[in-house]
Amino acid sequence: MRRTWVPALLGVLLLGVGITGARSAGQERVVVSVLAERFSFTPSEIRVLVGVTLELRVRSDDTMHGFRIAGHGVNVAVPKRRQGEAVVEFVARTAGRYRFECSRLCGAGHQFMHGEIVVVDPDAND
Ligand SMILES: [Cu+2]
Repeated sequence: MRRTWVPALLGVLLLGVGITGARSAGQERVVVSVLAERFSFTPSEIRVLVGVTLELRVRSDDTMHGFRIAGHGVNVAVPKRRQGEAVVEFVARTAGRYRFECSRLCGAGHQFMHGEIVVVDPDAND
């Protein structure tokens, strides 16, 4: 078992807490830890309710990566392992799916390194 599963699990736990905490009000802040490594983000799907301000704390388990949310003015460098984290804020104004991806060429599988923020409107019919 590689040691990377512990932070991955933490991320999932934080995500669960975030969803629960977001139900009550509009200006809720949800903090999610994201682990970047060749060639994935964990968690790769982040669900929040509409109206939430999402704070992503992205850190790497290996080399430098990037974190970009195309079309939303977000593109930051993720420092290499143990060199800190990148903090990204994303306000979930509209329900939908927002792709994020690695923006720094990090090896042969770089193009597969992406995920989604899913913004859910609990009042929508569909
Ligand atoms: Cu990359």
